[in-house]
Amino acid sequence: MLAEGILKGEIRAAARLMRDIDDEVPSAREELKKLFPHTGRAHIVGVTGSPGTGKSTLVDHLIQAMREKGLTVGVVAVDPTSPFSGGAILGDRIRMQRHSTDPGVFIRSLATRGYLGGLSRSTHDIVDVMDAMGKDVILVETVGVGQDEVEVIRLAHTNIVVLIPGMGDDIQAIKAGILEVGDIFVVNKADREGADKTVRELEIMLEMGHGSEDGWKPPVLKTIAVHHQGIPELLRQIELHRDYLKEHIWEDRQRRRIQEKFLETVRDLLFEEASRRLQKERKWNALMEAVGRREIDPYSAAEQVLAEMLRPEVS
Ligand SMILES: Nc1nc2c(ncn2[C@@H]2O[C@H](COP(=O)(O)OP(=O)(O)O)[C@@H](O)[C@H]2O)c(=O)[nH]1
Ligand SMILES: [Mg+2]
Repeated sequence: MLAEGILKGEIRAAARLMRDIDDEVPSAREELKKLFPHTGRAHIVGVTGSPGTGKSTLVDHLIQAMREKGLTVGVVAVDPTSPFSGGAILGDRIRMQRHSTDPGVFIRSLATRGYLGGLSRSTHDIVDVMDAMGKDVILVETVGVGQDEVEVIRLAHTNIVVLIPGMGDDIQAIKAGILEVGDIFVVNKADREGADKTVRELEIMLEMGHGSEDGWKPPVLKTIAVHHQGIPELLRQIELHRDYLKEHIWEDRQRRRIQEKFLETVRDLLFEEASRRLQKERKWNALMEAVGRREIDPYSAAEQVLAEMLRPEVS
């Protein structure tokens, strides 16, 4: 039911399905099945960087620039629930508020639930919903720190890595993984001292071979997001990168995304079934406890789960 509404452009149906995805309601998968044939069109753009670098402000101004070009935009703001970012989602809402009455823009904030893999899975699904809604571009804002966030980054076609001036030592500390996935680098807050130096340092690091492996040479841009400065050039580079991908590896990336989704879903379904089976037979908690007490090693315990699953089910 929800899928039909979403395909007709009903905002409330989309919001409802996203809530179901977040809450892991099983029927959400049925809706995603129906939406699947309508996905694969949107340009997915990741915006990654440490808290406070200005990602939400950049996203807000990118929305403006994209709307001026007639593009429709979806935004997923992923915010790991941590004591340090508790207020960030509210802040994001306020920062992007001016777009909330624009029917061409759909913004959704996501908090992590603290379980492994849950974040990347629900982000992926929510991006698919926006894709099926027909959004031309989907911006995914995320803090690039944990494994989960790196997974989120992998789902984008184009990744923007946001830094600020004076991060000298931090630049060295940036995980190589982030440098490798960056397609466009932005030194935001260029109104602050040291922006040119940071740009140069980044360019040197990128030349040393940390750049992406697909032949694209990642540009390093300066922006002052709060003043919309550098935003048109950023949008131009986003479009250049999309065109580059389309010419070279777009199909590859699309294929990889769907294959990863498939593998992830296989893992999910097997896990769901295993825990359901063993819980029903009251073996799940016992096994968890035994592993916790080191009475059994986790490998053998996992093999026991598999053995249980291969046995005919006791009804
Ligand atoms: N000076 C200056 N401040 C900025 C700039 N861009 C964003 N900010 C400010 O930096 C703070 C953090 O911005 P926010 O977009 O929430 O960062 P996020 O945590 O990366 O999403 C806010 O107070 C913004 O107003 C900029 O270009 N220059
Ligand atoms: Mg933010």
